[in-house]
Amino acid sequence: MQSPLSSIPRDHAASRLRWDIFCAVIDNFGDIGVCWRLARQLAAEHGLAVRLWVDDLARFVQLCPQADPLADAQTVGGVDVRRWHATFDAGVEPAAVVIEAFACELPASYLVAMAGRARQPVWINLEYLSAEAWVEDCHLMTSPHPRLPLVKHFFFPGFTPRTGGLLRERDLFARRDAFLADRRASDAFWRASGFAPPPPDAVCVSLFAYRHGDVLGLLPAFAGCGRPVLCAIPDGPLLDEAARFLGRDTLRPGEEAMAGNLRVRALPFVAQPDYDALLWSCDINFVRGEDSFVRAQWAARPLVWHIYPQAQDVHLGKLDAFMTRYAEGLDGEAGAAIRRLAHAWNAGDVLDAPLAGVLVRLPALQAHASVWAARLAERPDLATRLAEFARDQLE
Ligand code: TRH
Repeated sequence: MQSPLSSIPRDHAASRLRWDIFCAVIDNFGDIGVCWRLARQLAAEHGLAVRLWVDDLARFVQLCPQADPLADAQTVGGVDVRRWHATFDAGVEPAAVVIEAFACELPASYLVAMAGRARQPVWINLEYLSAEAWVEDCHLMTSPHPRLPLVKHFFFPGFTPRTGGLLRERDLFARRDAFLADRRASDAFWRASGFAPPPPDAVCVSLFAYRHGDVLGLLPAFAGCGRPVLCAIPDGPLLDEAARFLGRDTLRPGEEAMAGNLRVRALPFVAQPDYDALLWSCDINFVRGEDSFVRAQWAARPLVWHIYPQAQDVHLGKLDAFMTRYAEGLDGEAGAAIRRLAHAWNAGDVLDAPLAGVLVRLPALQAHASVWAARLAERPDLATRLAEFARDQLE
């Protein structure tokens, strides 16, 4: 298929249009998770020369183990990855398109260099994902720099046509469906994680949540739900809570333990591309933040979102906005059940009844998860929209 950039004048295409993405890691993995995924896709699918500036290479390496945490410059996954030093090199030539991820504030010298370019770079602030309605009105709003002849464009990911869309690789569904069509693929995933394939009658659940997640409420709810449950927990702070629940000192990746009809498995934290296999291998996925949240939707499996907590419980409004969109077309009882569990999980409420309500409606929730993913995928993905927007700005 012809790249959307084919209409850009020859010299640009020949020298592969250069994009810079700046990522400052606030906490957790989402900032770099989103930027790394976007960078790879812009390079692989849109033929762009992408340079990713990240200030915390150690965090990046957890998502990309083949990278070198000590290298100031390295090419990984077709992307030119640079360490973003506190003292930024003023000699860096700005790219034609500049993404400031999550309002991370570009280096002052780089801004001056952008203003000094013969042709002003396209400056884009990539915002956090939200399902709230106001996003549509803010998408593509601009803000002139107070002193320099530069204009910043606000680009909002989102769930509707009037937003910037969601990150989704071109071949994602084909890879997912091939994985789901072949039982050996998920068996191989479990074996690679150090385990035998799950018992066929077990409800498999993946649990990726913030440390304040009420694991000591959730695991007993699984253990008491009357069905065999396998709960897979990637390496992280939740493993300590799980060990406490299991009456153990520790629970390390590769280890598993039983509590009644609940089997808890500790998984290694895997490279970002491999995380999808966990989501595809489970019946329900507890996810968090932004990137895992979107991946769980593409996995076309029921999900429970542990939203990034904000002051004054602002995040609960964001949760509701998503649950309202997600419940469109879902049978009322099933919609109420998944919303109730999501709220109880985010509010730290008792989970037994909300969980039971979801488990009995799993078939309806599973069917809806496929419809939801297909509906979202009818719209162009975020990387394509960004590439098209930049092309239009540059023409
Ligand atoms: O880590 P997060 O909580 O990131 C958060 C959110 O993005 C939040 O919006 C933002 O405000 C905050 O950071 C600063 O959750 P998220 O977004 O799901 O990112 C996790 C990343 O980790 C995602 O790219 C998937 C990846 N991952 C792996 O690569 N391997 C693994 O084994 C697991 C469990 C996750």
